[in-house]
Amino acid sequence: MYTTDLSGKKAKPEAAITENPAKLAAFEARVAADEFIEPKDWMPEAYRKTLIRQISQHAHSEIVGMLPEGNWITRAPNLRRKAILLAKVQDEAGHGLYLYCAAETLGVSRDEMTEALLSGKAKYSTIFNYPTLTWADIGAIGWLVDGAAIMNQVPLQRTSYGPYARAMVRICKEESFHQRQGYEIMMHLAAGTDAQKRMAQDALDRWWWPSLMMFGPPDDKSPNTEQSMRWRIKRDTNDELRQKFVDITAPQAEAIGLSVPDPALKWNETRGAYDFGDVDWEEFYAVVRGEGPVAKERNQARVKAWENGAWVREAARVHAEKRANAKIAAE
Ligand code: FAQ
Repeated sequence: MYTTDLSGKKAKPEAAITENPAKLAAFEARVAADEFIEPKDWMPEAYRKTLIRQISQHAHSEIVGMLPEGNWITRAPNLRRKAILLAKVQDEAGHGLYLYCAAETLGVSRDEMTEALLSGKAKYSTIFNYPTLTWADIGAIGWLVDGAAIMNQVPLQRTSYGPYARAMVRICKEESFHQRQGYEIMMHLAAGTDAQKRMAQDALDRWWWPSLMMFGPPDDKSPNTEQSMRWRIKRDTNDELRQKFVDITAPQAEAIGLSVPDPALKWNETRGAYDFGDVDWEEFYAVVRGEGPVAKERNQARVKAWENGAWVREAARVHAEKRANAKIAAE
């Protein structure tokens, strides 16, 4: 079994990995021609490692991402909202599963990935280390967090690794429904009583900046972007996607009478884009280091779920063994 450092720390700088130059050139030509790379194709080790890192962290984000919204399933304001939220959270579980399967095609096992998540070695998106304090947070997550996720994932449908690109197609369709349901919650609250409108504004105030952080550090501080763009794993840089997100989301806030909590936000006619204020990168790095407001709670919830599921895994293993034995006996 191929193993990698799932903490995301590169075991060796890319330049130090020696690859067969002819194979590397042929691989790079295929990527440059926008061909998909498939599991059995030759690929440089650094490409494989980057993909395992990104896809497994993406999968962990989907799974941990179920927790903030799961917190509100029993408290959704009516049956319709509850059914929608339940379906959305189940969708996120599905996304995690497609992504774990895509990562497995690169030779890493599901157990290795799970171990890396539970031990805190592997990262997941910083956004899920913030608490969901009110019902409006569920609207803000759909609108902003799923909105940011789509912005980042639509280009990933054309990422160079086939299984990852294909997983993204269905994920994007579902995320786009998630984004609309979140915006619809915000629309209702913003058009409701003064207290509801205040609740919606408060959720926007708390989720806006962490949503901008989802795109990762600025390009000049992003160690992986250059290589990932060259190998067409990433199709846009972190800053490009962040800008697109602001350009699309700021008018949506205005349309429902909410204000983006950024005094520097201003349409720039010359650039044809919004100027916006500085993200607090100190906060971002602190959350990446595991110091997010509810990081410990998130980890404990995943560890507990893993422990509670032990009997299911054991039952599945025994069942598979029995079936295999019965098949042998029948032959
Ligand atoms: N949080 O050099 P870069 C969702 C790390 S899915 C934590 O720029 P890269 C669905 C990064 O890993 C949300 N860590 O890295 C949903 C790297 O560290 P490493 C997740 C972050 O990979 C909605 C270091 O910083 N989406 O929300 C973050 O080229 C609602 C340097 O960064 C994906 O994973 C962060 N925000 O670019 C579910 C999409 N940003 O690994 C439930 C796929 C950066 O070298 C409810 N991933 N880091 O130790 C990507 O597109 C990329 O991996 C980026 C980061 C853009 C996230």
